[in-house]
Amino acid sequence: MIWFTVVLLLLGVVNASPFLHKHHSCENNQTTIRREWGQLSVAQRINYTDAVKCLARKPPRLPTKDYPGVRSRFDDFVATHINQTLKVHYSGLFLPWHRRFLHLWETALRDECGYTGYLPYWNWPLWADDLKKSPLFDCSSSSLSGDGEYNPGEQALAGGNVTIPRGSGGGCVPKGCGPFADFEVHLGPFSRNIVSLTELPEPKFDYNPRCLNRSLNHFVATHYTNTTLIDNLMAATNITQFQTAMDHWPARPDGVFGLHGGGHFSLGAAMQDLFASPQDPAFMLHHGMIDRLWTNWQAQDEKNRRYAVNGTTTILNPPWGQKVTLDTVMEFGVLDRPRRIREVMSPTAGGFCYTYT
Ligand SMILES: [Cu+2]
Repeated sequence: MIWFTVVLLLLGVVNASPFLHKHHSCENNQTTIRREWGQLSVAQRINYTDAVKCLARKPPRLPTKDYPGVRSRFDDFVATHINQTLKVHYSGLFLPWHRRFLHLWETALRDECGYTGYLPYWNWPLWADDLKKSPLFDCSSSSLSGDGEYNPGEQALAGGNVTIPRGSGGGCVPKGCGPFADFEVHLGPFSRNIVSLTELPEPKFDYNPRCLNRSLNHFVATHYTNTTLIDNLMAATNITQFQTAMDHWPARPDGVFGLHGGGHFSLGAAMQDLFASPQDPAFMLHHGMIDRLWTNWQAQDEKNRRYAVNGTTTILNPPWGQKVTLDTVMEFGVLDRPRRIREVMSPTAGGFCYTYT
């Protein structure tokens, strides 16, 4: 009888304790808010780009002996992405792996480089009509720099049955164009053709210093990152449909990008590099938008979507690929310990505590 009473008391304590309840929902932290770039003040935007440039000046954790192209903390993120590319794109790992990757990036900016805000995102359709005039790419001191210099050699892109017109730049981001005008990238470039689904292609981790290349592409931005496509994505009734609308392979037979590819191909060569694209400082904001849409979609149907996964652990989900489950382990190299997919399925659990505007 005494034990029975003790158990009842304990249950009562647990149920009545706001501390414990909060602990389970967001691990006792206050929910942080990730905002659109245009919603940040000028000072907050500069605080962000200053922190990014700070990471690019800090020494790497990866050994330069094995990773000659890794020259900074910033490059640790690029190389980790390169290492995982053949597992975490066009696969069942795409959404969960990049969610954790963004969190690690946000944490590094805050803990190592004095950033006081949270990960900003790039709401594509807000600016698609004129990327060059957007607060993201207008070359102002509070932007992520802007278009590259006009390069007459840039070609149109052939994708399936459509030809995608070339962008308006194609060269280096010029002097005077925002905080990344003199930014040097070190890794890649990788070919767009995937020759092996399992073996990392050349140039692997070679050191190849060069400028940040951009080519803003109005055609891609308006055709492949518009509200119609987002509405279609959000109307998906299961994770497979959602993945297809978000992330199908760039050159589908009808020539349509997924929204993920749309954002990448709106910005030019650096962002079109499947392996080394985190070298463009816009990468994390683009993926912030992807994570935001997944977050919102998951929240619309907790029961069926919160833990919904589909696909394999290999790029393009080949028939022999290993099916993902919530227990599938994802790797983050020097950035983090391995994580199970289950740990990252909610933005308010597993060490996450964020929401999007
Ligand atoms: Cu990626």
